[in-house]
Amino acid sequence: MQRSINIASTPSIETSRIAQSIGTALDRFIKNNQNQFAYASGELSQLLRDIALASKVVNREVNKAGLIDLMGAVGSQNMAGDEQQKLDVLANIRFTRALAKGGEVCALVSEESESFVDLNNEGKYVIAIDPLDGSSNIDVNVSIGTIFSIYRRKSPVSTPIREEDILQLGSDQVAAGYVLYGSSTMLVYTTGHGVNGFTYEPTLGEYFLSHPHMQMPAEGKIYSINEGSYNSFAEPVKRYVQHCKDQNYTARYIGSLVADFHRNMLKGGIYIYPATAKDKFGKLRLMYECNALAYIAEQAGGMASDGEQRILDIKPGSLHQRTAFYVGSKNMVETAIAYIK
Ligand code: FBP
Repeated sequence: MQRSINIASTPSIETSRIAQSIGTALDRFIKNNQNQFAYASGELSQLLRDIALASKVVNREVNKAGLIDLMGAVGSQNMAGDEQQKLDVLANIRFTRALAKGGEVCALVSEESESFVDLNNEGKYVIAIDPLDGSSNIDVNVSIGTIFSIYRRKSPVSTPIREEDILQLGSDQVAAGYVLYGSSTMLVYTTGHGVNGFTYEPTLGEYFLSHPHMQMPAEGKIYSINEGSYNSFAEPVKRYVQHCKDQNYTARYIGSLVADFHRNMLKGGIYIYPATAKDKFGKLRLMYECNALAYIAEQAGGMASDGEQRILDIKPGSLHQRTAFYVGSKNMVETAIAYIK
């Protein structure tokens, strides 16, 4: 005979590990915080849900890439001349499809698309996305990520998309975030009211709040820069790297921006991709790599600069514009800028 458990009468179970609360689901969190959004009418909430859904599909494919021939290059290059990996292209398809279906986004800027994609709908939002960041690490099972920035369109809905809708200042973002496909998969985002992190629970297929109100320590002991390019660094950058060594900081460089940023966000640290002799304007792209992480860093008490100015104040002149990037713990970025200037 099946014995029914009346929870009220067995408090020990309710407080025991087996009944441990699984936390706040992303959907619930978005709903509970929707009134924080300017123009809170549910569209931005739905847009965030669409991104979360697409990231679950990409996560599934990343996890089994080696089993379903998703490793390696597709044999074509994106407009930056980077060899496109199969997962780059697949992630771009998954996010573009989910956002097109959702109908909240009228235009999409992607690392994998030369020009912006007009989604021909009544959407009020514009998104800039790096569908899969850290391409050099895809085939070697090292953490990779997705980075996204969300803006409101400036021109009236259902009129042709204009340059002003696309080339917006980072400070005009209404939301930004990243997904980290690492030892666990996390979605971290801000809507301008602090930063929250959610961990994916694959058996339930849902993200749960695991890192509320994330704060980046003002100081850290980790520096992340590709010292393999040391010889092409400008002298001031070399002096700052020497400063980090003199301070006995630890060097950590995964080579996946999202993973390096996330670690520094939790532990304190600085990530630098400077302008070099090879990449005069740096390597990273302002619109779909740097703006989102700069917004999150600032919302978590950190800082982001190109060495001269605040990343969020840089007026983009083109979709795939590059910038030098100094991001992380406030005191460390300030010190780096003092060396650079
Ligand atoms: P993509 O892989 O999306 O092009 O991103 C650029 C990136 O891979 C960052 O994730 C990473 O921090 C950096 O480039 C690594 O560059 P490098 O190999 O020159 O150090």
